[in-house]
Amino acid sequence: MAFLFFALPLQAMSHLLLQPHIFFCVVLCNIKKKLRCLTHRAATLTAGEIRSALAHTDLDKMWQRDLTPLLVTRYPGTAGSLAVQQHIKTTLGSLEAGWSVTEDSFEAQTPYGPRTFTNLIATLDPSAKRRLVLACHYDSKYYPPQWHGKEFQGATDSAAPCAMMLELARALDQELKTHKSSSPDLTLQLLFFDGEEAMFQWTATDSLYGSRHLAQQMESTPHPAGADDTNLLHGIDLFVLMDLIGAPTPRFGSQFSSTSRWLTRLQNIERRLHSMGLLIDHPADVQYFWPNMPVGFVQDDHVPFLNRGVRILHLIPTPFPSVWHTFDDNEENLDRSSIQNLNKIIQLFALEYLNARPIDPQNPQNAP
Ligand code: 1BN
Ligand code: ZN
Repeated sequence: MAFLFFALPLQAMSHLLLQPHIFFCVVLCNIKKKLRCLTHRAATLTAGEIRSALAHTDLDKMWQRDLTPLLVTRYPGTAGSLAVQQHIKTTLGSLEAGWSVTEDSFEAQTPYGPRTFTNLIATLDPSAKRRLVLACHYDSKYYPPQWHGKEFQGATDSAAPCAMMLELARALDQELKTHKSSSPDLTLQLLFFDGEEAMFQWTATDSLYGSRHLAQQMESTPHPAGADDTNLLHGIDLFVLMDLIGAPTPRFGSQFSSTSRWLTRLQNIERRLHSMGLLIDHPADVQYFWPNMPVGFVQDDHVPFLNRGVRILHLIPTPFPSVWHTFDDNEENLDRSSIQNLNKIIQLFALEYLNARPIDPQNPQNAP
């Protein structure tokens, strides 16, 4: 209800209030839409299925194949940015699952004049009605030359989250291929945003260049194809944004009550993997996910989607890593254990959300 009142201009609202049948129909439709998403049931994999699903995740491979090529300066429109785009496209293009990768390229005004920005959108099955979206930003924050040529790597911000998304696609390639072949209603989409960072100083127009553009594009693209009242944003079941990941012992609190149940599920996955002995440097008193810890609103790439009614899970730690926006946000200061553990937790979350069961070698009759 509150959403309805905020979403409509005042004039349209009073018009609706004067026509009770329209008013109740709109409210009912809204409730129906909410029910569909609120009742999404994720699978819970057995211990055997979990071992099988996580058998291919490999931190060394991720570091070498996915992360190292991302640890370059990658300001929008530069050679570094182009190399990173190429790396993301080649990596996803080489996988068996068959990702459809498209570019959203556009020019925007910045405090330094016009610049070209490019978002990358990878969709497992573009014909599926609904999507679980995983998102990160691949641009690095711009530091002008007066910083004596120092290079800002942005290892947690957000090279590591992007590498984790590529590792997820690689490690779960067979599971995602099998899932796609069953033509499900629900698929996986990976979004790599350009221009998250302010070029000069964070304002409404100097920040979130890529996500503002893509949210607008998705809103004006009918989905499913040919639909006249639904668009690509309606197809997003849940939008999971990962940022500032890679420092030791992160804590993720709840920013949005509408998605705290998914944070609870991540907490539950963390507990299950802990009790199976699958997490490293993770004693009993360490806990990454805190669904009952409310945290304040943080500006980030989810905002243009949130403002259009998309359900958001913002995986950004509280507090931010101590190296945030310093030249120490580099490879040396990344914490391998938390990255490896979060890889496993997020990979299992994605499989369970998609209801994509791997083949359990102990129990092959459970094959999908
Ligand atoms: C996150 C990582 N952000 C920038 N790099 C967004 C942000 C901007 C968060 C300003 C807090 C303040
Ligand atoms: Zn940043």
